Parts: sequence; structure tokens; C-alpha cells
Amino acid sequence: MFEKVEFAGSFTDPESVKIRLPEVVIAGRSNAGKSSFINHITGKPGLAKVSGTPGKTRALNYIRIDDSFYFVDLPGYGYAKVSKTERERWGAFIRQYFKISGMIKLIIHLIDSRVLDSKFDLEFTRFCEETDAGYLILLTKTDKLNQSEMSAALKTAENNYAGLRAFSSIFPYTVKSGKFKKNVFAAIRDQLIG
Ligand SMILES: Nc1nc2c(ncn2[C@@H]2O[C@H](COP(=O)(O)OP(=O)(O)OP(=O)(O)O)[C@@H](O)[C@H]2O)c(=O)[nH]1
Ligand SMILES: [Mg+2]
Repeated sequence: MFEKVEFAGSFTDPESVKIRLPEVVIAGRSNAGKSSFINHITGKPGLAKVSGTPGKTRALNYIRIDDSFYFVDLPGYGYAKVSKTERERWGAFIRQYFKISGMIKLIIHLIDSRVLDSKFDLEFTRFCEETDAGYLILLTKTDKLNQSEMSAALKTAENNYAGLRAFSSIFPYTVKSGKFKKNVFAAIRDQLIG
């Protein structure tokens, strides 16, 4: 459980964030559930804007937790209606952020549990491979799956992603229940403290 949760601002340049703290990046395709995840894990429903329209998050949204680290809500990638130019702009923006932040300790890659073969997700995993931050995959919206679909999804995700990145874990997640939060708390604790 987090005790102090504050919206610290939207930034296009990580160097303009005044108080530097370790960063836990929340990344994934647009509509994967990044903002919903942040609202759920922090227990603050209105914190990050959940979009009806995909591709809404345009800047890096910083959420300060217990004065000890930030969740950084990244703009989503891979939205079908986005032009190639805009997509490349996203890539350049994110690469620049990873290059200059210097504070990224953990990447939480959110993948919709019903869409496990997106080339954009595979590309992002490969990109993360080159960083030395911790890496965790959460399969989101698992409330939409039954038990056997859930096992199949975990297996498929492991086949598609786990081999690509050393030390990665894959966990299910849904904002409809609190029971998957503890995996995330543990991963954050391990990465920031342990
Ligand atoms: N059923 C269900 N729906 C979810 C869950 N998480 C998110 N959603 C829905 O998925 C849609 C997208 O959620 P967002 O949190 O806005 O996704 P995002 O990744 O932040 O999207 P962008 O900011 O556009 O990149 C919303 O309609 C959410 O209500 C979940 O665990 N279960
Ligand atoms: Mg969002």
C-alpha cells in the first residue's frame, strides 16, 4: 500500500522535473490500461486520465509515491489510426526520455491479455532489452478471461516475450480486483530497495 500519492505534473522533458527520484515507467499500447492501472494501484480513481479515445496521453505524467519514487505514465503506442510520422515521433520522444532520464529503475510493460502478438509490443520489449532497468510484464484486463483463457494467455505471453528479456516476470492484472496488486508491490520493492 502506498500512503502518499501526488500528481507531480505533466512533462515533455524529464529534466524539467524538479525533484528527481527513481522512476517506475508504465508503458504499453494505447488502450492497454496504463492510466487505469495507475489509478487502481494507487487507490486514487481520478489521478491519471482514463481515455475513451485511445492515444490521449501525450506527455509524461509523473505521480509521486511516498516521496520516494515516481510512476511515469507514458503515452501509448501502436494506435492504428496514428500516422507513421506520428509513430516515429513517439519512438523518438521515448528514446530521448530513456536516454536522458537516468532515473528509470523499473519498466512495467502493460499488455492487453487478449492481444498478445502486437509487433509494437515486441518492438518495445526489444527496446527495453537495451536498458538496465528491471522489467515486468502485466497482462491486463484479465477479468475478461475465464480460467482456461487466462492460463493460455500466460503461456502465450511467456512464449512471445519472456525469451526476449532476461529476468522478466509476467503477471496477470485487472482493475476489477485487488488481488494482483501484491505482485506489483513486491516487484517495485525488489527493484527500488532490494
Ligand atoms: N474490463 C476492464 N477494462 C479495463 C481494465 N483496465 C482498463 N480498462 C479499460 O480500458 C480502456 C483504456 O484504459 P486506459 O487506462 O485509458 O488505457 P491507457 O493505456 O492509459 O490508454 P492511453 O492513455 O490512450 O494510451 C478504458 O475504457 C478502461 O476502462 C481492466 O482491468 N478491466
Ligand atoms: Mg493513459
